[in-house]
Amino acid sequence: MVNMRLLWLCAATLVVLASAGTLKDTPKQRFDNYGVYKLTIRNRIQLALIEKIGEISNKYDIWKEYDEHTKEVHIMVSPEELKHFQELLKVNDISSEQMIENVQELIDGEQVTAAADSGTFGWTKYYELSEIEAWLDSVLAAYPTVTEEFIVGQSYEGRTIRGIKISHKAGNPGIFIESNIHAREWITSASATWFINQLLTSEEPAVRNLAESYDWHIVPVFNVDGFEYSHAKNRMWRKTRQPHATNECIGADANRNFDSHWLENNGASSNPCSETFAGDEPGSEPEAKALVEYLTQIKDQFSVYISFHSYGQYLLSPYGHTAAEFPDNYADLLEIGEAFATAIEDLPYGTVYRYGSTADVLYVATGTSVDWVFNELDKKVAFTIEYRDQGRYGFILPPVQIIPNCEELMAGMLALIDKTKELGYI
Ligand code: 0X9
Ligand code: ZN
Repeated sequence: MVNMRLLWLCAATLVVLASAGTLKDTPKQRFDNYGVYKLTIRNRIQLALIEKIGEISNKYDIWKEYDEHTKEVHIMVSPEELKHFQELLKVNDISSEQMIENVQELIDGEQVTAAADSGTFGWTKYYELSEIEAWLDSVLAAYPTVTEEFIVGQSYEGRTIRGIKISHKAGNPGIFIESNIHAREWITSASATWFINQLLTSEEPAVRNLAESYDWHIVPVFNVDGFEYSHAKNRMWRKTRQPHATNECIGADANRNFDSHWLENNGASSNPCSETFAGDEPGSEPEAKALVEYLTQIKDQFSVYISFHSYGQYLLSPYGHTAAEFPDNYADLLEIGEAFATAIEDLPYGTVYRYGSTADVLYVATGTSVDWVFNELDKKVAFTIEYRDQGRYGFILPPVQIIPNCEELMAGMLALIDKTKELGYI
């Protein structure tokens, strides 16, 4: 009897231990009455203040960093903090406009179509990692002669970072697509899976040509831990999930963790609580380290690199680390950018994309994957796509916009690859 009780106790302890630290033991973060504000910044002091509150407090979350051209910052504020926030704006003479009244309402709306879902994988709702992976498996099984799985490596929490290669013949120029390095940017993996599906199933001649004349290496969800966490616990999660040795804030911005001008020029933060924390050193995040190793290993197999992000509607090229200098082939990159943006604007949606270097058009960002590939692997056609929208919904782009966004991607990509070819890069 005593033994039985002891056994029970041990078993119960084991269960508790096993569940400690898993995704099941903390409630899902809610965003009731969290607002998102567009601030117009007119001087350095105002900017420093906003950047500071974005870093020190968990009551704020910067959705879009300061952009030199629009002078805007987008920031999410918790309802408890709102009064204080408004006083802060008033005292510092910062003008603001509310863009989103209640973030939770958008999050709830994002799920509505899930209930009405047909059950088969499509592009009218957002999926969790396990569903995307199951779909990937089904695609690999359905197209065994032209597809092949590849593995980038393992995440901090031990998940496998998977990719799919689509190749119709030997000797094709390669194009590498990395997507969802930022967890909350769900439209990026939805677009990546849609794009994979088009390459495999579309009968349109231009898309067939795109599919069959290039080797596609596509990672639909790169930041697997963060993505899983954004579904299970916190819709607004951006970073990786590796705890910090001395700070309670978790994760680093994987897109600041690469060894190219790492942590220079204020293009990233050394504060572990910042959304743009660069990590303790380049490659401190296992995901970024694995990508560096994998890309180095296959560097002769691709010539174009594209990273999918949201939001803002931009096609961004290097450099990210400075706006005072531009790459030698910047004129070509601008020409490609113009082709991309024009093709998208010509669609009936009339969506406007801006293009140019990250540091010039958006803001200084250092240690990004695109800049690392451009500078260190010498791939001279490397871009970041920032998808819809411009802040009406931000990261919580309604599912009805997935397909229109993807149609824009295809139009833009066809033009981008055409121009890249015309300019002799592929
Ligand atoms: O800040 C970022 O990492 C990207 N914007 S986001 O709002 N999705 O976080 C832009 C990075 C673009 N720059 C380069 N890749 N060089
Ligand atoms: Zn991003």
